[in-house]
Amino acid sequence: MGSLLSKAEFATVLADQKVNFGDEIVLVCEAKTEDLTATWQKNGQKLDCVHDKHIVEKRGNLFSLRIKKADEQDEGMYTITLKDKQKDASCSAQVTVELKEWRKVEWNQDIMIRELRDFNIRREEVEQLNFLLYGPVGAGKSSVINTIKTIFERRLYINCLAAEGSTSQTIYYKKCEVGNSKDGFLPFIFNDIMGVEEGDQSGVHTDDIISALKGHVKEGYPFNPNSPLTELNHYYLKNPSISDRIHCLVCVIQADKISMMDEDTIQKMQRVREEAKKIALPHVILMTRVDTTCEMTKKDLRSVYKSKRINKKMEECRVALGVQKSCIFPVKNYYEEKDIKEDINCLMLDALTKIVHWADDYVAEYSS
Ligand SMILES: Nc1nc2c(ncn2[C@@H]2O[C@H](COP(=O)(O)OP(=O)(O)OP(=O)(O)O)[C@@H](O)[C@H]2O)c(=O)[nH]1
Ligand SMILES: [Mg+2]
Repeated sequence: MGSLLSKAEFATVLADQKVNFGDEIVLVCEAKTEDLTATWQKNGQKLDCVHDKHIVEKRGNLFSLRIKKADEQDEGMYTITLKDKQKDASCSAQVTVELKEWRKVEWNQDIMIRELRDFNIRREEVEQLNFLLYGPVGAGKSSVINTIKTIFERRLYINCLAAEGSTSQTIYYKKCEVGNSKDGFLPFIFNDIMGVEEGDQSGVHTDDIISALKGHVKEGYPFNPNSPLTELNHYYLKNPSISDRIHCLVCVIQADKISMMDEDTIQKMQRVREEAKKIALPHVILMTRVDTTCEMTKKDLRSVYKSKRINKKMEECRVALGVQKSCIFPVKNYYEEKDIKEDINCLMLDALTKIVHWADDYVAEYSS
């Protein structure tokens, strides 16, 4: 309900409005008497009426403002002030405009799960597609793996890798398979690494990420922030085959912290992106924590591609890392849930289905 500043003159006050993009906004209130004049304000300023867009009317006791073809500019707090000779009375209402859904998601997991379970890599000698997850400390890299394992193994994996903290909890190069020996393994592997941090003395060394992309890093390698892996180290694989290489680079970023990322971390990540570009490696972004970024999405994950806030965060990601928007996927990880939720699964599966195809394209086209 809109807020009522003075009851005296109103029979009914303005009500808050939530409309879809392109719809008409209608704000109506009723006064107790007819002999009144009205002025409208938006966000505390006199409303700038635009011809064919704003229609202000008074019919007897009824006062209305109609705004055609709602868009983001029309959002705000609208106030009507009624005046008679003695005194004024005002009431206000908040108008919210929801964007059109700009990307469609299949909110039914079965088809996507089946398609991924049955996925055949085009190049026969490659048995599994390799994904490298990298990003700032605590971005949700390990949680992404847990979420994917949860989807395919049908039991919650929430706390086995993820942890709270300001320094990276993942300190070894870890390859994670998805599936189990009973139901079979899926044809992809997720490689989990230490988080990227500001400064030269902490977080994964950028050269190590680049070595991992090219397949030079063996499982179990303990990351050393001070010095990168060299050919002399027994964790260094000298002549990696196409099966050892990474087939898609997956950057994981917290949606609610993009604008707070320090310049050093961004530069390190941009350097990794440049290396990926040189070898034409697909590069995508998984934008985590959409639930802590947008209230509407928190209430209903299916609103994620209608949310202006999420759209803005995707735009910030695009600008910070130069990844095109069609390769940026907002996701929510399992972190406190007690049950499996199909909406969480579907959002992740939608992203996974696309990146699996892109990784397969890379493998099919790759020639050493
Ligand atoms: N609300 C919310 N919390 C999340 C989400 N994803 C991860 N988290 C939480 O964020 C914290 C860090 O997640 P991790 O998966 O450990 O992050 P990481 O990138 O692997 O971190 P390091 O390995 O330490 O660099 C954990 O407490 C998670 O539960 C999400 O989508 N929503
Ligand atoms: Mg981790």
